[in-house]
Amino acid sequence: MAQINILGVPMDLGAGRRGVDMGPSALRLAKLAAALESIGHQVTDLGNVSSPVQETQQSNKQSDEKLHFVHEIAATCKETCEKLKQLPNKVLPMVLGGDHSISMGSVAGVAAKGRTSVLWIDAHADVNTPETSPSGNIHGMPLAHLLGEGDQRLLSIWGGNAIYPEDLVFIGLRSVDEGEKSFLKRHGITTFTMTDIDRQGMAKIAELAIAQLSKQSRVHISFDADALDPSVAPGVGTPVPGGLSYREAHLLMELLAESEIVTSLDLVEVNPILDTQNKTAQIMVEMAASLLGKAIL
Ligand SMILES: [Mn+2]
Repeated sequence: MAQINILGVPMDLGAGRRGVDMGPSALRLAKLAAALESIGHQVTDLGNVSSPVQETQQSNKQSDEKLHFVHEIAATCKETCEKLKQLPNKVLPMVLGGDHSISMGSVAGVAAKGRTSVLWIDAHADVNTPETSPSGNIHGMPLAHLLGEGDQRLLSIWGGNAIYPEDLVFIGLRSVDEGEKSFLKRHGITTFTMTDIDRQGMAKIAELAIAQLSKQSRVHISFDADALDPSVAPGVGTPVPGGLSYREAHLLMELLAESEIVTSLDLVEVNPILDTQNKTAQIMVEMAASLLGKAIL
């Protein structure tokens, strides 16, 4: 049984649409802590990292056309990173977004304690740089920065590489920009797209992913709710058809639980504004419980 610390990062400055700042509340209202306690974990909620309200920062949005709100996002990620660095090693941190740019803070924080593999469960690759990004929205750029490429104001949060290309695995990809395709090829990153899952089945894909991730003793899971099919998880900012089914996602979580390799977790991009009766947050809570050991029998 694990000691789990929950940290909310209610930030939507990295996204093109508003609403994911309410993600931490939605996940808490969906009884995240109770779900984890019911399977025997000890849960402490550390509350939220402070994040600026978008309406108070509008004049800063265009201060950098290629990186909207870069100063505010850097400050919020820095605070997230510092909070996680201070946690005792035996604690399993669970970070609630927020848009996916918050993972620069969470991944840098856990990786500061030792080399860490990362499983990025997402419809998108999030490896744009300020140069390749079509939108200037930083939630499409966290992984490029964590791998050491991009803007100095973000890279300086941790300095250099937070993670290494051979330690990164994607599952669920189905919408990848041209610049991102060449980034993934250039770095030789392991990608399991929806096509791979269709062809080989989730059990096989999970087995391959776990084999690669477990080369490091620390494994971080970054779960973007938009990896799930929009029919399962409608409350996401950037829905893409053809995503993970309810059972495919659960099977992945169950196999990760069985492997006992997971040491930290993000749940990001839940958007209650676009949701129906908090369905998406509830499903993300089920995913987290499954990942942390809730079994059918
Ligand atoms: Mn993402």
